[in-house]
Amino acid sequence: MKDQLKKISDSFTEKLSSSVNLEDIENIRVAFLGKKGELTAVLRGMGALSAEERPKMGQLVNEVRAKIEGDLAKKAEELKAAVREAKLKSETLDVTMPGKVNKSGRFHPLQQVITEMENVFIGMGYEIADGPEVEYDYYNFEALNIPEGHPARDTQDTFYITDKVLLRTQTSSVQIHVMEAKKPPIKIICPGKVYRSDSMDATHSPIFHQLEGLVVDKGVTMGDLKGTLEVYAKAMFGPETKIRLRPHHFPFTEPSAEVDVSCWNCGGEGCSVCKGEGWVEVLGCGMVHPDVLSRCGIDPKEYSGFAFGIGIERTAMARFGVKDLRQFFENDVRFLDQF
Ligand code: 2NM
Repeated sequence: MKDQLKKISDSFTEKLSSSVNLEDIENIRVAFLGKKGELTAVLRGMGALSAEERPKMGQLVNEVRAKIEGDLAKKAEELKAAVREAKLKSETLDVTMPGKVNKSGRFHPLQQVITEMENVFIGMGYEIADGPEVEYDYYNFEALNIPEGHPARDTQDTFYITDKVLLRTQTSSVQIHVMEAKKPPIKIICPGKVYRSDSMDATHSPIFHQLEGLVVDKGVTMGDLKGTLEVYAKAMFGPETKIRLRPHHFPFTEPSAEVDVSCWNCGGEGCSVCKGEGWVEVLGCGMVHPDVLSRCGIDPKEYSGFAFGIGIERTAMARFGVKDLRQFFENDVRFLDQF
């Protein structure tokens, strides 16, 4: 029986040394200490021993059992530690690794320019007015002193839906709606899309954006217009910016002017941005024609007004140094990401 115990002990030691996980350990425990285990079988066989031998063998069996239990616990502990170690290793966090940058969206450069312009005029007390892009010819042309037969009305220039309905070619149509609906004082800007039947090239697009302004009140003068445009120009192109008005013709204003700003790139010396002129044209403006006012139910003897129109794409091209307007409409993120 002693030999048997020795064999069991040796066999246990061998099996334990080749165990690699906790499942192996449990299987070994069952194989030796379980109900049908090898050591349990020895214990069962003890009934056959003499009264003398029994306590001795009992002690021996207990020693072997204690050793087996101790070794099992030790090995289990070792394996658990190894598992923990491997887990820690596989989960190490290298805090020096570069982080993953979340790409966030941004406003389109044209919208950035629109928002910037809006803020300049909101700062001067203007309200933002909206109106339809599909418009009656009356609001787009007739009300603005552009009668039938005027070249601007030609289908070469304008997208018609029907004889009387078209895609607005300027946001002035919104200002007519506002003047019809509201008594002065009126102080609004109208940013938005406008449409002209042009083919796409570096400086033309059948769809582009404008921001038009309108002020109507008692005693509004050309001086107010010039002061307003000066504030706008300094805010958009820098505090040193100067403006100059050149006489021009628009059907809806009298007098009318085109407005240049001193070149933001060279300060007026002459460079490639201003093509050596020192000045860059940025908008058109004028005093609202009395016929336009009276057609909207505003008495031109009582009220006067000024208006101006700014091209958004042109301004954005100037501000960002973009050479080709088409890039604003291609939605290539490599382009858009730069702004
Ligand atoms: C421009 C230039 C000059 C303009 C005129 C009006 C209205 F409705 F009051 F008659 N709105 N916008 C105007 C005047 C627009 O764009 C270059």
